[in-house]
Amino acid sequence: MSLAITKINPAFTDVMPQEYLDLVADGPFGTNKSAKDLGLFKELIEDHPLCAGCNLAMAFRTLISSLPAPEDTVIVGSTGCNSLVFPQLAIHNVHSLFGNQNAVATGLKRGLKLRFPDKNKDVVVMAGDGATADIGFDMTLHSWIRGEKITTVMFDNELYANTGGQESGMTQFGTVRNMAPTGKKFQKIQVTEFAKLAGCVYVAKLSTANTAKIGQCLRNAVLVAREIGPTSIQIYTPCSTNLKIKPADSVALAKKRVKDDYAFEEYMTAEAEQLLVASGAIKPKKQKDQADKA
Ligand SMILES: Cc1ncc(C[n+]2csc(CCOP(=O)(O)OP(=O)(O)O)c2C)c(N)n1
Ligand code: SF4
Repeated sequence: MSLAITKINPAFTDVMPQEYLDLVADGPFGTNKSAKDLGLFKELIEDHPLCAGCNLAMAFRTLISSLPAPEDTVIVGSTGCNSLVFPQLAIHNVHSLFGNQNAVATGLKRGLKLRFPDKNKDVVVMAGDGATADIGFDMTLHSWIRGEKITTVMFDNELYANTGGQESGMTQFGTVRNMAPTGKKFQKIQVTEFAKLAGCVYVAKLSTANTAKIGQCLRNAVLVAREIGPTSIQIYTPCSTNLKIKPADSVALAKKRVKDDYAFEEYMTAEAEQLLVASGAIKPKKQKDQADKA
């Protein structure tokens, strides 16, 4: 959790893998790089074992490259397809027991605050919809209700991908899945509404088709969590394998859902907005409306 740990002892330079040397020479640590700079720096994740066309992988790449301070960030994951990425990630991360991710993140954040009272240490949860909105929903909600200063990112592929396609609370009403043959019997859980009610001060909902916005939302969420309180992002990440669609069609699906029922939504409290405007992360609302019209 310090830039110093990325430095190589000169005596070992000749035996370090090229990947590591590249990371030290051209990585994003301490540089304020973001998703818009992709291709111009050595990324913190390059190889991963996820399926071709997995939208989770696409979201992951943008999110990781948009962390405001990767050298001072810990990612907390949970069991699921996304957790397969973690061994490939050149950043501090914790794999928590399925569903416990927001409880683990809470302890971690509090411990880091005690250990480093004068530094910003960002804790970001990244987990699937089964982990976030079903089995871990009590941990998720209670961390929000307690006002923990962490960011929760939910990869919403609307099913349990890693175990073969069971329905989750986030599956749409009536939908049939590989291991849910009779169709979903209740509505998709409105997690963003729960997040607002439970005290999240910044809440965003978007699809992988909103590529440019994913990185911006993550930066907003992390900056606000640092100073004010819990923040939450829900990203639609269709799973080509369980939907049995071609990899390229999963991107088309992510775009279609933006039009149908997964339009970009962003909510923030007045305090969160003030902080983001003051830090230059967003424009003041009036100015933004004019820029959107132009
Ligand atoms: C305590 C515990 N319960 C259940 C499981 C089995 N399990 C592993 S992955 C998974 C589903 C994950 O679904 P989700 O969180 O939606 O992530 P995805 O795989 O879709 O990315 C389940 C139920 C487990 N590993 N540990
Ligand atoms: S099963 Fe689905 S969510 Fe899991 S890696 Fe493959 S495409 Fe991604």
